[in-house]
Amino acid sequence: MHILKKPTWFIPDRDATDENIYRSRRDLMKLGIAGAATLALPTQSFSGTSPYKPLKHTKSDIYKGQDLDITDYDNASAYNNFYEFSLEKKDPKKLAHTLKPEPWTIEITGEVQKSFTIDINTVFNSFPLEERVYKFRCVEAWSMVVPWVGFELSYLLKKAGLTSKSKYVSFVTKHDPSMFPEQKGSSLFGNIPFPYREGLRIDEAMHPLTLMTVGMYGKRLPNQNGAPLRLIVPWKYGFKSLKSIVKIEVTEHEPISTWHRMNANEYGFYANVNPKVSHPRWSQKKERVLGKFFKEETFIFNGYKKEVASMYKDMDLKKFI
Ligand SMILES: Nc1nc2c(c(=O)[nH]1)N[C@H]1C(S)=C(S)[C@@H](COP(=O)(O)O)O[C@H]1N2
Ligand SMILES: [Mo]
Repeated sequence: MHILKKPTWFIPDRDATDENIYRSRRDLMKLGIAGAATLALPTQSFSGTSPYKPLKHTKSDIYKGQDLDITDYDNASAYNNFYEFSLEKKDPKKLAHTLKPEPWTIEITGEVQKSFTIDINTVFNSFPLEERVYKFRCVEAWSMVVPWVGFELSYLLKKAGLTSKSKYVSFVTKHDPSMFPEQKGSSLFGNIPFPYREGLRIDEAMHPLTLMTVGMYGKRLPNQNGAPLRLIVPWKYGFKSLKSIVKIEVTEHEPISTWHRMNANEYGFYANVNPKVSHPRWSQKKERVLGKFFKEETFIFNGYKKEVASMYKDMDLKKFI
């Protein structure tokens, strides 16, 4: 295999400071989210139009207590990290048409009472889909606020049944070089150990904020955002939120996490958003919300401290990064 001097997952520093992408060319929708928790989101009025099929969701559970401006659809679907396509954030939108989100099945297996495989259409039709607005923050100091449509991962895990050995959950992206060009392994990033894998501890996986999403802005996920099914863990850096998942494996031991394996001193297993712990190449104190010009302060656990801090109360967050 071709070994490059610069590690292949290398994120150029300019991506942490790229100003152009953040200049909004249109007025941002100002949705009064706080206090409107019971109103259905008027998805058709989001700025930018998703061409994807609408999803029937049974309830809109806009996350309470947040005062966040929703990111323009065109920004959220045009500035993506999806290394199976490219290292450049503007490329997945252009290249992701090779991903075929149907037919698609997801296998739930490992340390569970009963393994099973589920078809994506069963997921679309039989899980109680909700629309929830979560802030999503990348380790490279950019963020976006997206109305994700999905269901709690805990539904799937409970369906499989946990055992005393169910300590972690490992997620695997589909491996199919005909859909994902960078998986061919002959290219510049040929030494990322595809398929991409990520993991969570079981309490994190069972947490109600952890969503399996099938859509955003009321429609199915665009390919570049991880169709047909991806994880969203809003209090962690974006790389934990694996896209285009085909396998969910419950394990007894801490599973492999692709970024952690590629560079243990830059990315830890936990990857909780923490402004006090800088990335070796940039600060994590501030972030730039896509579509906005000024940087904003980053909050511990991405603002979800009240909900998640108790899971880490006995851990040194500077050690377990
Ligand atoms: N399969 C897969 N999942 C992935 C990635 C990837 O390269 N491949 N990138 C991760 C990273 S680094 C980020 S920041 C988010 C980006 O999600 P978005 O494009 O929807 O903003 O997806 C995560 N999930
Ligand atoms: Mo990321």
